[in-house]
Amino acid sequence: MGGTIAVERILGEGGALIREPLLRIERRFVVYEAMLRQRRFDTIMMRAQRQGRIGFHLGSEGEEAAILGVAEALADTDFLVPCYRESAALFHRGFPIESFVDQSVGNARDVNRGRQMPVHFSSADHRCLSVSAPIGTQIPHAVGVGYAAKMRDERIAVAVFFGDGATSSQGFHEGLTLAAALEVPVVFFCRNNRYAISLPVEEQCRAETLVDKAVGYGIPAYRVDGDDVLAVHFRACKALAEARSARRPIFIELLTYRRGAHSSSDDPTRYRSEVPPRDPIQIFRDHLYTLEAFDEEAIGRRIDAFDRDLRAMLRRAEAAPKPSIESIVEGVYAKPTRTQLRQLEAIQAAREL
Ligand SMILES: Cc1ncc(C[n+]2csc(CCOP(=O)(O)OP(=O)(O)O)c2C)c(N)n1
Repeated sequence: MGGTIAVERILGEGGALIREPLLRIERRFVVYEAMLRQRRFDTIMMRAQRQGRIGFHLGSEGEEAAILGVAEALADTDFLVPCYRESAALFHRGFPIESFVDQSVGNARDVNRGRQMPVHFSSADHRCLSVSAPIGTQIPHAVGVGYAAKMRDERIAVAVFFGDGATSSQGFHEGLTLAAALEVPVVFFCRNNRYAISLPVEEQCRAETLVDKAVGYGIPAYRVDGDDVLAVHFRACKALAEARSARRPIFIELLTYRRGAHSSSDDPTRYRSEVPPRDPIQIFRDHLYTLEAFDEEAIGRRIDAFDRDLRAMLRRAEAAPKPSIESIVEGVYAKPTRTQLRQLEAIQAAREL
């Protein structure tokens, strides 16, 4: 069934356009720079993890087109419900990278006060829900946000991200069932990066394609080349606009490839050896070369400056004070409970031993 749904593409051989994109030329340069910046960000943060400076990192190498193509299509009023690989989408909405670094280090400036694992970002100011690590659990959260928007008569859309593995989760079934029955304005972006950690998508289920699953729930579905940022942006714009106006769910499978390790805790050489497909950054660069206004050198200089800035952010984050012991009981309830206060006293006493 899903195999008959054609994979949408805009970028052809040598960067030629197969069809007219919706992304304006000036914005193509902005999105390309964001893709490069994210690649540099993940490289430096992964290295910082190897150096023992942060406990964990999880990047998006190879999936920058799938993530940023959607981020560029979002309106400020839309909600972003991430999986855990979409920090680039949050940065694209203006979230300061330094806050992410503070969270990864877990210092006193960290909005989570060192209580969460690195990479578990969120920002109410940017309408971005918290990363929800149990696989697929963010999907019903997104449907709830969409349902609330519908009840309030707000013309907004909700974009929820998840991987291929999440389509086998309970949250996926609950979320898609409810979204279809209640007709909520949620666009489901499935990053099919071919693996759920070490398990290839072919071994995860017997559906011919992942869009078959969406069709089964009665949700219109599209397949897009997730390494073609212009195609991702095009389909995301159309789907988000339809969700906002017609108030119904739409499913988009973004076909991509996880070029890096699943996370800093993973070694992919133990379970795969294939040659990766072409890098989405190179694919987009081929197209930008066809545009006269492309100033690759200026972009390169800004990326190098970003590299220096990020290293400085890491040093500042490490030098910042750690969260106080008292912060353990703060912000959990309006007032700390007696049990919390007893526990705090016990910790303070243990520190004085
Ligand atoms: C319920 C649950 N089971 C297992 C895990 C461990 N786990 C973390 S990521 C992951 C793979 C998810 O793969 P996928 O949904 O394809 O997303 P990707 O990491 O490829 O982006 C697993 C099994 C988890 N976080 N939650």
